[in-house]
Amino acid sequence: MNKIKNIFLLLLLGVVLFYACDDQTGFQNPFLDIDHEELALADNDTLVKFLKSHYYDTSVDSVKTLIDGKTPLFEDDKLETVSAVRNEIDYKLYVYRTRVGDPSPDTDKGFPSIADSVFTKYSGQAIVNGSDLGSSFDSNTNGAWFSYSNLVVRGWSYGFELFKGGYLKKEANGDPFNGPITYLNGGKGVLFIPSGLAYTSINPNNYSRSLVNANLMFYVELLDFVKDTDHDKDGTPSADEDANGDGDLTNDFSDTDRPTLPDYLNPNV
Ligand SMILES: [Ca+2]
Ligand SMILES: [Ca+2]
Ligand SMILES: [Ca+2]
Repeated sequence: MNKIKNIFLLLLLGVVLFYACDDQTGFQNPFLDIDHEELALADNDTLVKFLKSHYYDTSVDSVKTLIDGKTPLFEDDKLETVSAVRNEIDYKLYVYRTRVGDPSPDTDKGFPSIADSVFTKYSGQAIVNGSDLGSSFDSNTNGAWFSYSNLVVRGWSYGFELFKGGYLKKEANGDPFNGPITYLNGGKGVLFIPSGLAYTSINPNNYSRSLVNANLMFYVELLDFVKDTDHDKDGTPSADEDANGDGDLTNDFSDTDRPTLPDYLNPNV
């Protein structure tokens, strides 16, 4: 009986200690005290430094450490800067386009909106120690669909706006439903994403991941997208359900009866 009592007391002590650490000291969550505005500035410095010390090697379709005679990514005409506001913090995302995208005229849907579902190939690496690349942590060489509503790396939606999708290759006999599906000439390039638009610890669900608050680089190829994606099927494209016009669809709540459901997922508003 005493043994059971001791075990109970030990368990109780454990619970008390757990809550003490979690609440007051930040011991349980190493990301608790981060100033995300400062981090955004530091991340941009890191990304700029990286872009100045690397170039795009077209012979192997890869980002490489800068060598003599090559143009750093930062000075390369193919590099675009995209501004984005998220959680009231200003971010910069860098997009290197090896190919904007060249669909055939009859299949050209233009560029996707920030909210359009995308079908893409990708391979992601973290930028570590300010200037090195980690090994690929996630990739898909066949293509996968992503929706704005379940996107984890938020920077993607800002980056894909700069690429056109490809077109479905018709098979030799002219039957598009016969044989393997191939997309041709989709936009292709590299996204350089600050941590605040990736696995940011602002989002508490991210805090146990190994890539939390890391700047990321993604090779992408946009195969296709759903023009005017309408998540709640209320007739208004999701991209137009941005009541406060800040380019973030997760912070617009017009329905006072359902104040936690963003407009783009709420068919009533
Ligand atoms: Ca809608
Ligand atoms: Ca908004
Ligand atoms: Ca709606």
